[in-house]
Amino acid sequence: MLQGKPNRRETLDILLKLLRREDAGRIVSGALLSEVLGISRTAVWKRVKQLRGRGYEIESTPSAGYRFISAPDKLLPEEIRDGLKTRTFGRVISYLEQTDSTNRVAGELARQGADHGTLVAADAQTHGKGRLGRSWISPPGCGLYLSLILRPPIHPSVIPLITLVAAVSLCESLNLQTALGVQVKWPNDLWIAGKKVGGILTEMSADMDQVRHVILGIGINVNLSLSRLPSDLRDRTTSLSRENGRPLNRVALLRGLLDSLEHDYDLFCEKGFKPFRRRWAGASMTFGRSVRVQMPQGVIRGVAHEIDERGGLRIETENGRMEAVLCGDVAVVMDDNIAGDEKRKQRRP
Ligand code: BT5
Repeated sequence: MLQGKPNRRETLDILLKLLRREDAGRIVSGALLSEVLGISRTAVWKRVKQLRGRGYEIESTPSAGYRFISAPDKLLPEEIRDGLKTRTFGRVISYLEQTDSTNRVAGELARQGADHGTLVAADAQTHGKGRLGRSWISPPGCGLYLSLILRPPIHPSVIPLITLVAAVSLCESLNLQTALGVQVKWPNDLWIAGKKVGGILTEMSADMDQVRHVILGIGINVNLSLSRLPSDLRDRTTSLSRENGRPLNRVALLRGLLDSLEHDYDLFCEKGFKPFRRRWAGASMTFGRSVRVQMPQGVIRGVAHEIDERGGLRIETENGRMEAVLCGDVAVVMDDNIAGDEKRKQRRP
């Protein structure tokens, strides 16, 4: 028997744990479940039906008990929590089958007082947001569309650095988990082999001196097939499964990402951006390469060098001057030989 009566959510979590804990294929008796959970056998049966309704495959054998077969490929809170190591990130989860934008929902929850670390996850978005009014295409069943509510004890002026911290943290965690050679592109992109696989959108609510909350929005193409994207995006986009050659488990991936993000967020709050500058150098796809940066006030061309302590991208321009760009979209410029080869290829019949 458990100490104290668990609530509905806890009962489901414990039931799942008990069913899964046994060696694969073992049957757990209804009597044992009823005793451990402190509920009747009919109530156990009702909870099992509830789990099946959420997509779990659980076999029942009259008079013997229940056998766990498989979990659904969904970002269900009880799946995410099972084995999650974080202290605050993802400890409260709001899961939506479909929504317009997890960032919008998280903003709403934050205004209502949701805790630091609350995670909003969706299986699909109808109006996923990118930066500057752009959109994030978010088909169902194949991506990670997440927003974390943060309440950082830092000045509003340094909040943009959270995007850079998250980018390098996600990149390193993805590489640890998949070895796919993910790279970061300043300021908010994740790329593999020259194609975009994920992006970050950080939004803030603050007054002059104090941050009320930050929404860290993350979109990653996990098991996305390119045919689900508009045709103009297909040749510059990829997904983890496409690079990996087989599908990946989204929930396991997410647990690893939350772990890494929490660790690096804490490090950032304690030590600032300094520890991340070297890590950016190791993960960046643009350092040492010729780039073209589209900024609100115009275009700048040069060689990208490093990230400065404010998070700006330092560029050595064609006339040898060093400039730090604080906001813009970076494109790697092909060097003349490659560009020439490409042109010649295109001219061939
Ligand atoms: C981003 O913006 O890359 C930030 C994307 C953040 C999306 C997440 S999903 C969860 C959370 N809730 C939200 O509503 N948003 C966040 P940006 O750098 O502006 O890039 C946007 C551009 O990426 C678009 O204009 C397209 O060109 C391209 N794009 C759109 N969908 C894509 C996809 N699924 N994969 C790769 N590229 C995509």
